[in-house]
Amino acid sequence: MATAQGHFRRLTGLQASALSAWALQAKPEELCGCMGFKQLPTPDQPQWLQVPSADGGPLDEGVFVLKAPTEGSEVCSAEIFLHGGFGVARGLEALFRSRGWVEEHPVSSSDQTLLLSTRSPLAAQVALARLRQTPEEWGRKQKEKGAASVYKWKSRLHAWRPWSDLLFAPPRIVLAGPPNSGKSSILNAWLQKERVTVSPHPGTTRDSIEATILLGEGNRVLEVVLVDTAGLGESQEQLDQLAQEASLRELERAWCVIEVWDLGVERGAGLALPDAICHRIHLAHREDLPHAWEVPHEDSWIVGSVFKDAKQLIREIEARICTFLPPAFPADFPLPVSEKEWLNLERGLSDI
Ligand SMILES: Nc1nc2c(ncn2[C@@H]2O[C@H](COP(=O)(O)OP(=O)(O)OP(=O)(O)O)[C@@H](O)[C@H]2O)c(=O)[nH]1
Ligand SMILES: [Mg+2]
Repeated sequence: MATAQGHFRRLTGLQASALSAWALQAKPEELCGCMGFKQLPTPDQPQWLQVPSADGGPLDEGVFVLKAPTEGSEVCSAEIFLHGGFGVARGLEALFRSRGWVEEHPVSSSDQTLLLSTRSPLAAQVALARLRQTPEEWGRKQKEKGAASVYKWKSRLHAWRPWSDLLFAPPRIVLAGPPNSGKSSILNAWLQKERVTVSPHPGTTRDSIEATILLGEGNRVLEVVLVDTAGLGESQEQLDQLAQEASLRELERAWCVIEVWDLGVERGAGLALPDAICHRIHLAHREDLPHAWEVPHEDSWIVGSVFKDAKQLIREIEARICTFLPPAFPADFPLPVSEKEWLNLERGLSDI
C-alpha cells in the first residue's frame, strides 16, 4: 500500500460555520507544494494564504500557521484557517486527496451530536476529547509510550468505566422514606424553588417527581436526576398503595437512595429497599425538633434540617454523593461510550 503523502484533520465541526480550522502534517516540500508556497513561512507566524483547488484554480483565502519543528522529525505540522462553508471543505478535501493525503480521525456526526447534546461541563469535556482522538487512538498513544504507560492506564480504565453510564444516562438520586419526613421539602431546598407541594399532612406526594440538576465542582460537574417519591409505610387506601408501588419502582432504578427519617417522631421498622441499590445515604431530618430516637453512630448517617440550615444540609448531601463517583480521569481521555469501544480499547492495550 502506498504511504500517505500527508495527513489532514478537520478541527472544527462538520456543520457550515464562519471559519473552519484544519491540522496538516507532511514533509516540508509536500506542504509547500500543496499550499502553493515557494518556501515554508517562519514557524508560529501567521501567514496569509491562497489555497489552490485540486485543478490548480483558486479555492479560498485564509491564514496558515507553521508549528515549530519537532527535533528529529522529517514531518512538519501546520494549521490553516479558511472559510467554513461546505464548498471550501469539499474543495480542500479534494485537493488533499488528489495529492495522496489521508484524513486522520475524521470527525463523525455521532461525535458531533454527542458534543451538541451535552448538558454538563464533564460531558462537554469528554465530547471534546473524543473530537480530538478516538479511544483507540488514545490507546495507541499509550502503547507508543511503552509498557509502563500501558500498565499504569490499564488498571485505571477499569475504575473509570462506570463513568460511561453516569454521563450518558444521568444517575437517579431518589428521596425515599416514611410519609411526612420532609422529602419534598428537601427537593425544593435543593432546587431552590417550590417545585413540589409540601404540607403537614402525611401522604402529600402521590406521584414521583423528578428534576435534573448539575452536581460537583469545576469541570467535573455532571448531570443527575433528583426524584421525590410518595412516602413508604403502612398503607390503608388503594390510592396510597398505588403511590407506594410507584415509589418502589423508583427505588429499583435508583443509583443512590437518600432515606429520609423524621427525628421528631418514633422511627418505625426499616424500609424494605431493593438489594441492588448502588449507594445509600441515611438522613436524620427535622433535627430542630426534640429527638424521638438516637441517630446510629454510622458513617452513612447525615443529620440536618431544612428549617435550620437548608444550604448546609444540601452541601453535606452533595459532598457525600460525590464520594460515590468513580475516580477522576484526565481531561484528554476520550471516554468510550459503548461496550464495543471499551472492548476495542482494552484489547488494543492488552496485546503489548
Ligand atoms: N420542623 C421541621 N419541619 C420540617 C422541616 N422540613 C420540612 N418540614 C415540614 O414537615 C412537613 C412535611 O414535609 P414534606 O416535605 O411535605 O414531607 P414529605 O416527606 O414530602 O411528605 P409526604 O409527601 O407526605 O410523604 C411540612 O409541614 C414541612 O413544612 C424541618 O427541617 N423541620
Ligand atoms: Mg412529599
